[in-house]
Amino acid sequence: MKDAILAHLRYGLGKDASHSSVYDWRMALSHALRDRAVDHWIPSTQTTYARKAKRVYYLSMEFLIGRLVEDMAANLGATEEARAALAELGQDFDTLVRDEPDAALGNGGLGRLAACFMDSLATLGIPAMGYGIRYEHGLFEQDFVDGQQIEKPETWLSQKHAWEFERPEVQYSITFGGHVEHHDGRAHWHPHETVFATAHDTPVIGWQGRWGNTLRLWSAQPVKIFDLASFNRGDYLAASRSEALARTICRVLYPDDTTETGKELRLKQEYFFTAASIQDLIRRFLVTHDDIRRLDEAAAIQLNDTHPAIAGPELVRLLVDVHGLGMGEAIDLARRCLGYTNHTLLPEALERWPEWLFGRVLPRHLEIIREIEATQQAEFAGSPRILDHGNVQMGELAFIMAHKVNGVSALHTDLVKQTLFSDLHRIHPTRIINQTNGITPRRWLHTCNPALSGLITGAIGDGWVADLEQLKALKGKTGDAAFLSDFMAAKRHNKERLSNWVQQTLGQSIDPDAMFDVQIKRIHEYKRQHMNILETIALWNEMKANPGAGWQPRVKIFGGKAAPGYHVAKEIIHLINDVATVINNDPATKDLLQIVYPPNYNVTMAEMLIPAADLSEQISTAGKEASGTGNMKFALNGALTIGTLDGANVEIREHVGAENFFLFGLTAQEIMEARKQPGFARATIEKSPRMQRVLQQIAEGRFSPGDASRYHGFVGNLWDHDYFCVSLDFDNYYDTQRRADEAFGHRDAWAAMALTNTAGMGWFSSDRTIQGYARDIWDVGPADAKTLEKTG
Ligand code: 7GP
Repeated sequence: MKDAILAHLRYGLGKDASHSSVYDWRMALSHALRDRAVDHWIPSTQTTYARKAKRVYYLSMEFLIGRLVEDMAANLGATEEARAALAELGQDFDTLVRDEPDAALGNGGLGRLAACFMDSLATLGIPAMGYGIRYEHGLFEQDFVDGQQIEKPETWLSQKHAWEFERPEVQYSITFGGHVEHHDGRAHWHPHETVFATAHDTPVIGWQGRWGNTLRLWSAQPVKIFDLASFNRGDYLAASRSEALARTICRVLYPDDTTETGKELRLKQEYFFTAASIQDLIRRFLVTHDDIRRLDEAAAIQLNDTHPAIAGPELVRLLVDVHGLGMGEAIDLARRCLGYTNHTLLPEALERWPEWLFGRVLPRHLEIIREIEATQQAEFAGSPRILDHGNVQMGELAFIMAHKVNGVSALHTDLVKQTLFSDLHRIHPTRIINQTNGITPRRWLHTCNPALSGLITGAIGDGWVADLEQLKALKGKTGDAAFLSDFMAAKRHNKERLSNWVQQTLGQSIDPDAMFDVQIKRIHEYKRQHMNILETIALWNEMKANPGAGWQPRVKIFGGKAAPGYHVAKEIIHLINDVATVINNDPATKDLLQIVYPPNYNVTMAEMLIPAADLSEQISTAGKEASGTGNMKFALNGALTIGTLDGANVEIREHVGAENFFLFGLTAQEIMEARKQPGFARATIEKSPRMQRVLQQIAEGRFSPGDASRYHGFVGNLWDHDYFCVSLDFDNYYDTQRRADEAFGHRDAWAAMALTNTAGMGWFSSDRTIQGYARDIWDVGPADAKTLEKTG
């Protein structure tokens, strides 16, 4: 390892050790690790080709991978070796780890799930390729100025990406616009614009290096760097059109999570990476097979939400226009290849494109969608339409073109059947299935929480890392006082680590003995960060009114970004920061209650916050959070949840036991009923003196001195609309928080409950999720018998 690092420093970077920066050392380390990755990666690919094994193609607009050094070293079993080699070279492993940019090629849950899936596919030895976009700028960096969010461009590629291999020879042309002619019995698409898609491959190595897959991200290149003829004619714009399109198409990740905006560039991004991926997988199929009609035997294509839903029409287009299949058989074959995962019910996030815009960008695909529509209507008269009121509805398209459609938690899947796709579900009653989300235990326990992970391995061995259900063995330890004390010492260690970081980066002192109460996720009204901050104010009021009541000290920790155009979410951020300024500086309560909101929450920050949490806030309006995955990370790391019966909370509660979960709030059914009552919020708030007082304080400018009207709109909205039902759950939430305070006071009982959470979370490994997809949707398994043996 030492020699490999020095060789990369010298011959890869052209540096000698005495003149090398942290960046140089990190690159050298990464390349030394990458070499080892390649030694697992290439044999895996060879095996897949030799066996003509079926591959999974996971198409996703987002892969929120974060930093890779620690993960890669851990999966290769090389962490200690790397640490020691660097120490001999006078370098510190952890310093190099911290130097790596956090690759934020995603917004939130959907993108992080894709990254966890890649880790599990490799660990399980299932041949797979993740396909996405190599954005030049990932999710914006967030800063706070006077308590308000500002967005700054993210620049992860200003340094070289250490892990990727550029493949200039793997290039496809992607075309847009123009018109379609029909002659010689077939369609001829004469496009108006063309760009090249070029592959960039990052190896993804599973636990203990047992298998290697590929994350292939596409970047766009202009067809002609410069069209000299047009330039000489003075047609500057035509000369640079392909260049301009290539430059913009992979420039930025759209910063919207569950708030979608239909933009032409977004449609082009979606088609760009989908079309490149479909061409690529067909080319690969034809290396080992000669009958395209058997594509489904070698390729399972999964659509991560509707963003790549154009894959259906694109595959049909290639099968019909290039490979000469009939329309009907092409549609059937495409459907046998495709699966579609839905990640949200929020109507504003469902993609639909105006037909005129869609037809302008993808004229041949619009024709094919009409054919798909006609086929569907002929077979199922009255079926919901893809083309509706002048829109192309991507959800309906994805559903109709997939052989399986899945939701991401049991509750969400039921709601998909009952609401979003109820009519299609009636026509295709076996198509919708559930695959409850999961998280990779490698990153989200083994690597991010060495204190706890070391303790667990000491007690039950390290088999849990690839077989998380083994954590069940810890249930036997919930009565073992010595083990519980070690378990709490690990938590305490993580809380100190976080407290030091908060002190250093924010200059704020927090007490590691206080309860750390954490809500980290995108800021959204349905996730109800505003209910959390209102509860914080109510608690503060009580503390001031009854100073002698023996209050449980708390640190309320928030993290999360708002979509730049989402006004209310930005107001919530401003309010949290305004409330923090007042409460944190109140001498009467500052040792009892602190609010911490570090800017720029990302994967790396999550890796530090989650192991340090005592209480996990999962408080969305029931029926709105499709699953959640942060909820799983917290419980796995020994936090108790305060939460509603929403998304995967329901299943977490079943697995860890109702007595180890702080449940509150209305059910999804009750929310739907309550909302029908006009004026429900006002009537409810009038009955809650506690909530009334908090709203009054905000409206009077208690937290915005000199600007009393700052939150008038926000407060008015709660009284008069409150679509996300804060009013209905508020008092129950407050009371449940006090139950949590009380429970936290009994440290031994709390420790047993926390350990029971960790012990009960084995089912939420993304390995289990991927095994479900492999069995129920993809019909794939490990390509290699040896891997099969190891994974059981
Ligand atoms: C998210 C859901 O909001 C979250 O509940 C779920 O855990 C996650 O997907 C993974 O399934 N949805 C998105 O991030 C998203 O962007 C819009 O949905 C397409």
